[in-house]
Amino acid sequence: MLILGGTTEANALAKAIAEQGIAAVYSYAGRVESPRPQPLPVRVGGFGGSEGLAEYIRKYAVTHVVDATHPFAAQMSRNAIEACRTTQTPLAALTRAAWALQPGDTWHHVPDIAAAVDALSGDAQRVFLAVGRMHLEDFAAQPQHHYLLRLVDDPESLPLPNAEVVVARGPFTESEDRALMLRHGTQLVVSKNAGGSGARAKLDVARALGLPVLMIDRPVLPQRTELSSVAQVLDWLSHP
Ligand code: 3Y8
Ligand code: NAP
Repeated sequence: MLILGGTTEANALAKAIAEQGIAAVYSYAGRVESPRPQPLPVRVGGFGGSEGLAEYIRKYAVTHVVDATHPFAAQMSRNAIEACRTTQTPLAALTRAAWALQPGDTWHHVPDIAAAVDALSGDAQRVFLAVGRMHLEDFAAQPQHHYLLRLVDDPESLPLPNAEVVVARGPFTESEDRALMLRHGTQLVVSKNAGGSGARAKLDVARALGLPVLMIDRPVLPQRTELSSVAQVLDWLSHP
């Protein structure tokens, strides 16, 4: 079994799979310096596109692939669909529901990162840009804001002139996000609609403080089997 990992749900799945004694490998892209250790053998790095993943599946006689990557890891998910189609390998995605608006929330939805950048035109604000490192350059188009950046690893350089960096990996709690946002004087939160529990604290704090959120909707993915719990994955595995 191959688990495409990198999320809280993938970690819970890895634990259950290890306990069941199922032969499996946990795969990271290699985005951060020291990814969380797993109770399964780990491989790190890209496969080399969908062809590379198909070769991997054939080489290691993978019988099942679970795509437990983040909803914004769209390329990996598209490659998994393609590779499992060409190798006729059962594929299931372990997904988590998108966050939904709650009473008291002030969200401004944008479809993608580029639209989020456009939405930031206008006078300087104190912005909690909680979208990670990989798309920071895009936001250099809006240098006027005072950014709070939360990154997993300390960056060598930053494309933004007025930015304060907090190096931290989630899951995050409401009390620490509240302290962080009050200290920064956050006026606007920019967030991906990741879903799950690891990154939602900042939204709960924004609601409590009456702050607006610029919510980046998820990329649309091709059709695939989608499961929403570890139990469902174990059941799917036992019913070929
Ligand atoms: C490398 C593997 C766990 C799983 C931890 C989840 C929760 C905490 C919240 C904020 C938002 C963000 C970011 C975030 C969260 C979990 C989960 C999640 C968001 C690790 C991890 C890897 C990554 C990659 C990293 C990205 C970045 C995104 C930071 C491990 C810690 C912003 C996404 O510096 C970089 O290159 C970071 C890159 C992709 C998005 C980006 O565009 O920069 N995740 N995050 C995985 C790999 O190599 O394959 O080390 O544990 C995993 C987790 N990050 O329970 O321990 O499940 O979502 N990750 C977002 O959701 O917006 C932080 O700060 O409020
Ligand atoms: P992506 O843009 O969809 O993928 C880009 C390329 O990275 C893929 O084509 C693949 O390379 C490689 N890759 C991605 N995930 C991989 C994995 N689990 N194992 C092996 N290779 C992988 O992915 P991303 O958004 O950069 O996310 C990378 C990792 O961070 C994933 O594990 C994801 O779950 C985790 N993560 C991402 C986010 C986010 O906001 N994007 C948030 C939390 C965690 P090849 O084409 O060479 O195979």
